[in-house]
Order: sequence, then structure tokens, then C-alpha cells
Amino acid sequence: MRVQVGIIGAGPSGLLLSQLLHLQGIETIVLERRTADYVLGRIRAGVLEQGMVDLLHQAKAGDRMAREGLIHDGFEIIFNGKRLHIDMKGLTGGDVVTVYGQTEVTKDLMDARAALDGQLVYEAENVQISDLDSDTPKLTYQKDGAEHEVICDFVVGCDGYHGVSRRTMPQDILREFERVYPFGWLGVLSETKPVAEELIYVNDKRGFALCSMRSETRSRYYLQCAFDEDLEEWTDDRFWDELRSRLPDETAASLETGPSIEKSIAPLRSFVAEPLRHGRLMLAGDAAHIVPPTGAKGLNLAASDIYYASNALIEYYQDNSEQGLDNYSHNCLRRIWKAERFSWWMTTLLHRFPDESPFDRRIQAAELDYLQDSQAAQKALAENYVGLPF
Ligand code: RFL
Ligand code: PHB
Repeated sequence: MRVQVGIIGAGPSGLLLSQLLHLQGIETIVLERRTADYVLGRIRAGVLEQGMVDLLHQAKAGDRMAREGLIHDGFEIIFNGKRLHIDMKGLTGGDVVTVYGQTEVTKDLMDARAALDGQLVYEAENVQISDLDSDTPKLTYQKDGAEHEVICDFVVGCDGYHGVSRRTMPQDILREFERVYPFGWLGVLSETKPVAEELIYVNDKRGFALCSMRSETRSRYYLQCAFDEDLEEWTDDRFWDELRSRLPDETAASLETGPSIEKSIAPLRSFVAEPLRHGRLMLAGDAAHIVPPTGAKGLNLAASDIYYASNALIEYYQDNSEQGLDNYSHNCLRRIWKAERFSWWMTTLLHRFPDESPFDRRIQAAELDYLQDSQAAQKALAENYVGLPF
């Protein structure tokens, strides 16, 4: 078959791109190696910047988010027993974030794609990209034992960190930058009332903790843990006890606990691949970059790539212009590196590092102290947290 844009991966990046292009009359196919249920079963991000919210509305997939998403004006940082409220809205002149889970975003995008009869192939095995140096790159895959071939004008790799797209880029043009952190996050989802109305980030002597949420009755909590931690050893009771021990007494006392409905460990990593385009292959989202989750930037950064990718492709088809395509990698990378910097900074500020020296610990305390006293420092934090402009 022949399509204009072949998209690999049906995570938020791939679904959003195919929806935005379809609405402009550009034909796409999305090839996903997993089942729809598997994709929806991954519990990941929860905080959406306004830019991503706007893009979901543009994709006609924002109605439920507008009804059910929680608008947050601020969040709290706790360190050495001190509480610091970051008034995002006041500090940025009115910007807020929306708390709405990645699972819900993905579900809404799947529904929007289905409503338009979008072409989406789940359980597409062994997707391969070939003819990269021609004007008609080709995708091949297997499904139910049969071989399939799709001839495209463009291929967009939205297939995450472990996907095939980045590996298909000519290795002599690709540069990779990476930092692996010496810890992970242990996350629990539970049907319990969130411990506070706003998110709480905690830098405690026992390690980082985060109190987040998905709704008024569903909580998401994280604990810093060893990167090779054994999930089996974390009973729900142990998790709640450890979380309470990292929270101030009054917050610990009001923590509602219950059975976990999901529990997982995520490693923390910073990663960028450059460039994001070679000929008619483009990379977007986690296929091109990873941030540690501390700044809540992963999903939002995927959305900003899709903003640039969709505009570049629409410009190509509607105005016969290659300018957006030529600038794609540059435009994305400018924003990516700023989000990488912010996520690295938040991670460094809030975690205990196994190899930290007393000097490092004092610097961390000084940084938090500075943040407490300086409006300028709080403003810099707030403007990055709500998201830099596209
Ligand atoms: P995704 O969501 O990884 O989707 C990629 C899709 O591509 C499919 N795929 C393939 N399909 C066909 N052929 C192949 N060869 C393929 N290889 C892979 C996969 O099955 C999948 O469906 O990437 P996308 O769309 O770019 O979206 C990015 C976001 O998912 C990601 O940035 C965030 O979830 C990152 N992230 C978090 N971000 C936050 O802002 N806050 C968080 O709390 C947070 N927690 C997380 C996270 C990422 C995690 N990962 C990647 C392990 C927790 C985890 C565990
Ligand atoms: C989440 O709710 O999953 C979440 C929120 C904020 C973060 C990371 C994860 O910084």
C-alpha cells in the first residue's frame, strides 16, 4: 500500500501526530508492535503543560481532559522539614498545568483515531524501514503471519527509546548524549484520596519522594529507590511505611493508604540523539530523547516534537515548502536541551546521590535555601515547570 506518512509506534506521540495530520487531509498509517490494551496498561506521566493541552484540543481529543483534568496553580517542595510553596500561576503571570494521566491521553487519542477511521495496525511485528535515501522510504512488517509493505513519502519514528527508528538512522551521522542516574523511582497507583490538593516533591534524608495524583480519588506516589531494586520485596505496607517516613509528620498522619493497583520501577536517565531527521525519516518523542521524570517533562517534550513535526509536514503538503522539515531537528533540539537541563537540575536538587560528598549536600541545601528566599529563582523554576513556549 501507499500512504503519505508512515508512523511507527502508537504511544502518545504517534497517535497525536496521525490525528493532527489526518485532520489536515494527510493520510497516515500507524504501526504498533503491542496490543492496544498493553499500550494502555503502561502507567506513566501525569502532568500536562498548557502547550500539550492546546495541542490535544487541536487534535479534537481534549473534551474529556477539559472535564476531568485537574488544574494546578502550584506545587510544594519539602526539604529539611521546611515547606516551600511554588505559586506557579502567580510567578508566571497566569500559567497553570493540568493533571491528567498519560493513560487517559492515550485512550482519548485512540478514540479520536477510531472515530475518524484512522489506519492503525496493532501487533505489527518486525517493523523495518528501508529505502531511506530515496523519496519513497518503505516500511515492512508482519501481521498474522503475512508480510506487508507500505510505501511512504515520510516515516516518523515515534517508537520510544527501544524502537527501531533511531537504530535505522545512519550511525555515522547520529550523536548520542547520555547520563544514567544511580537510582530509580518506585511508583504506586492506588484508589485513595490524594494526600494534598497540590503535588509535593520531597528531598528527605532517606531519599526523594513525590506525592502526585490522577484524580480526586486516585493517587500516584513515588519513592527514590536503588536502580536494581527488587520489586518483589516491596509489599504495599512497606511502601506506605517508607513513604510516611519521608513526609513531614502532619502530612504522614493524613496519608490515606490502600491496596496498590499498579506498582513499578523506572530507571532514571537523561538521553538525547541528534539530529532528529535524516532525509525522509524523522524521530519524535522518547525515540529521540529521555528525561528523568522529576520535572514532569517526558510526555510534554514528546508533544512539542509533534507540534514541530505536524507543522512541518502540513507546510510541505499544503504550501509545498520544505522549510519546516529543514528546521525540524534544530527547532526540536533547542527545546529538548532546555527541558533536559531543567529535568537534570530538578533531579540533582531533590535526590540523595549514593556517592555524594558533604560538600555536595551543602550545595544542595544552599540551592534550596536560595530558592526559598529568591523570587527570581522561583520564577525560573515556575516558568520551566509550566513549560517553555513552542
Ligand atoms: P512511548 O510512550 O514509549 O511509545 C512508543 C510506542 O512505540 C511502540 N514501539 C514499536 N512499535 C512498532 N515497532 C517497533 N519496533 C516498536 N518499538 C516500540 C511501543 O510499544 C510504544 O507503544 O513513546 P512516546 O509516544 O514518544 O511518548 C513518550 C512518553 O511515553 C514518555 O516521555 C513519558 O511517559 C516518560 N515518562 C514519564 N514522563 C513524565 O512526564 N512523567 C512521568 O512520571 C513519567 N514516568 C515515563 C515514566 C517513561 C517510562 N518509560 C519509558 C519506561 C515512567 C516510565 C516507566
Ligand atoms: C506523575 O503523576 O506520574 C508525575 C507527576 C510529576 C512528576 C513526575 C510524575 O514530576
